[in-house]
Amino acid sequence: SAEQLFKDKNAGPTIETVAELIKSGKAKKIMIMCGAGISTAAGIPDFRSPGTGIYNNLRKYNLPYPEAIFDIDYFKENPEPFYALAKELYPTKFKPTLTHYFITLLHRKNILLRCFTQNIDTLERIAGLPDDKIVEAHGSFARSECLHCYAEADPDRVREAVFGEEIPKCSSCKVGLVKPCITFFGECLPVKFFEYLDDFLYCDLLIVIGTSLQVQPFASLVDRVESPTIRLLINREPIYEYFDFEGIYSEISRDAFYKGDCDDGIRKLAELIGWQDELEELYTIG
Ligand code: CNA
Repeated sequence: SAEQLFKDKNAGPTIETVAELIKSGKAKKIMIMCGAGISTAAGIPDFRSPGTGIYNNLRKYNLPYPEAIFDIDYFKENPEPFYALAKELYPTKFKPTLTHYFITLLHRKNILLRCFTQNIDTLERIAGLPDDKIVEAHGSFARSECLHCYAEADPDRVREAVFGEEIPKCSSCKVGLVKPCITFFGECLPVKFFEYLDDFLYCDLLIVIGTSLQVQPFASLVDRVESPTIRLLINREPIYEYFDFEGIYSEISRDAFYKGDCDDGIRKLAELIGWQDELEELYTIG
């Protein structure tokens, strides 16, 4: 039917198309953008999932609004809620997911250009991705600094303070509050974020995984990838603000969507490429 024809004409790429690009060797400079959704399977809650997300479970902290827990001005006056929550997010007991190991596998195959992550849990590193391949756009718990004199704080002391339920103070100036170098609302992004922005212009495939793309300027990075470079979203929900899966705004869509859990989408992608055994082995050996 004409309707079907129209649909086919506009039909965009699929996860199969993306697998073929990788399998055939055409995708050699792959960009990954990821968020909290790739770590929920490791037991770390995300922000916005209904019911389980952190923003749903902040009542006990009596915040003026949910984002206040990550707001720099609020933190300076009231660091307690953040430090209470930090225990839940602190990367000590978490194992990377299949999705994290897939990103590492792309690197080992020499076809990962860069992984831009919003996550602060450092699971990309734990899964073996080297520093020069990761841009932790919102920082991480790896370093902490005094907000007063900017002296770097001893990570072991910060960890002890987090789990010992105290608010760490600076051991240099003795007055400043210590804060992990994760980017709060109202703070600048790390320099590295800006250094690697051009990667998006040179990549030949973008895979966006486990993020609601609600935080700027990270979210808009997807728009830096020029058409017709294919963009695949693997997520529980589609994101229509940035993607055109149905070819409504462009003659032919260049956007593919896998709706479901990250690890399921990644497992499917790996199977289609023929990497399933290699990926499972990497994941198991860890
Ligand atoms: P978000 O806004 O909570 O969105 C998460 C997205 O992932 C949603 O669209 C979910 O539907 C989806 N999702 C959740 N679990 C899965 C799953 N297993 N499979 C597929 N999709 C899933 O989180 P964003 O990352 O988009 O927001 C950016 C914030 C979250 C950043 O500033 C992070 O620092 C911050 N954050 C990080 C962590 C972490 O490091 N693990 C945890 C919580 C929040």
